[in-house]
Amino acid sequence: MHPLSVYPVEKIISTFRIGADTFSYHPFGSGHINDTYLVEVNTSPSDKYLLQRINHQVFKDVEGLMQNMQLVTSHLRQKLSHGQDGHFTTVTLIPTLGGKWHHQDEKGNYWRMQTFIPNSISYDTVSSEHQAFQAGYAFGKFQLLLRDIPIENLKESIPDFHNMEYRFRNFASALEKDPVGRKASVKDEVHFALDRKQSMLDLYAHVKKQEVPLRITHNDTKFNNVLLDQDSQQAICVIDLDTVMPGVVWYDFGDSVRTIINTAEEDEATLDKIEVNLSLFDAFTRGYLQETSSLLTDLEVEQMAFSSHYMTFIMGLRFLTDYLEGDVYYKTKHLHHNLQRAKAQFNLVSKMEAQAEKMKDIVRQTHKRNINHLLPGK
Ligand code: ADP
Ligand code: GN1
Ligand code: MG
Repeated sequence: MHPLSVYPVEKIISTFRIGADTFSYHPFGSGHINDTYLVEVNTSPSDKYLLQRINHQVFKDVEGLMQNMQLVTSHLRQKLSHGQDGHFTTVTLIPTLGGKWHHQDEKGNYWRMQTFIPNSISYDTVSSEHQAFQAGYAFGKFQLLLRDIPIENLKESIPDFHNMEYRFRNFASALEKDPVGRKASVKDEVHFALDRKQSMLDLYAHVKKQEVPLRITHNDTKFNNVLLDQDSQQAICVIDLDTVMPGVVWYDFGDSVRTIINTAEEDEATLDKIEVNLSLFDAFTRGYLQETSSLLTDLEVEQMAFSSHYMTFIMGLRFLTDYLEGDVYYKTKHLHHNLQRAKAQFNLVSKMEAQAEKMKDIVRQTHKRNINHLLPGK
């Protein structure tokens, strides 16, 4: 847990060029890593900003991360100003008075400021096919718009982020050390993880052997990282750009599906509420592939549905590892929160396994329709 009150927030806000002396602020959002504050200018209520402390225990190269963010947002802004994407927009970073993209306070904490997108809203869970389609559209469009940035221009803000071999190594080490004596209480979850180890490593092997292209991916494509317009509920922006870096499309598609086809919370304690809603999967897939089908290789499409299992599984494994390590990485709200999250994610994996063929079929059919549509003469 990060005690929010320990920071001199007012002083930190004043170091950014927001052009106002009087403002109010309060903690905002439900992220597990950074601390976010909504800043409202007292003299102009529609003037809002978002201040964030970047967790530098997690993001070791904050300068690199901010360079990525600046590169990606300026590229998006330039492309969107020439395109026909109408309502779609990007976040805008606010520099410090000294002209930097972040401020480092006396205690060594890193801060950044961005404009708050007006009339926008984000949700932790999906409540309609329309929302699922919009999220697919947003992450697909994001992929499409970034396709022409050379990947070597981006830093790896967290090395090995979705590398399954690395995640299993950390898991094995936590099990072996068992620093807080929790191993004996998670036998079922450990079995669940080990039973699936090989199939998960098999997918990662395609990445390792470079059989799928490295692209610029978002890598944290939860539903709440898409802003929707409050009135039309259309997707208007992809946010939370800390983890934008070289990756494969499976990471983005799979992590989105994890939060979008399940109408229960990520940490749902009543496992019966967790579900694979195939209509939401179909809607999300249509939105995502509408934007990306023209880019994708056969292997990317073939394993797209399984990437949902992979990303849901890797989150479960990371929550379980953090539980074994004594809750050192994610913010938690209660003693067994990480275990509850791991159980919910693993339960979702089992439910995906029961629907695997149908999910594959939806991806195959949707892609086929898009490709036929793209063929000359159609
Ligand atoms: P975290 O890493 O903690 O998830 P986010 O960057 O996703 O941080 O921000 C937390 C929440 O703040 C988001 O879920 C969203 O509701 C809101 N938010 C973030 N950026 C913006 C923005 N530019 N405009 C409006 N709301 C935003
Ligand atoms: C973290 O900060 P937040 O909540 O957007 C995590 C993601 C996980 C997610 C699970 C840097 O994201 O990888 O998918 O929690 N981010 C990092 O909800 O580890
Ligand atoms: Mg977020």
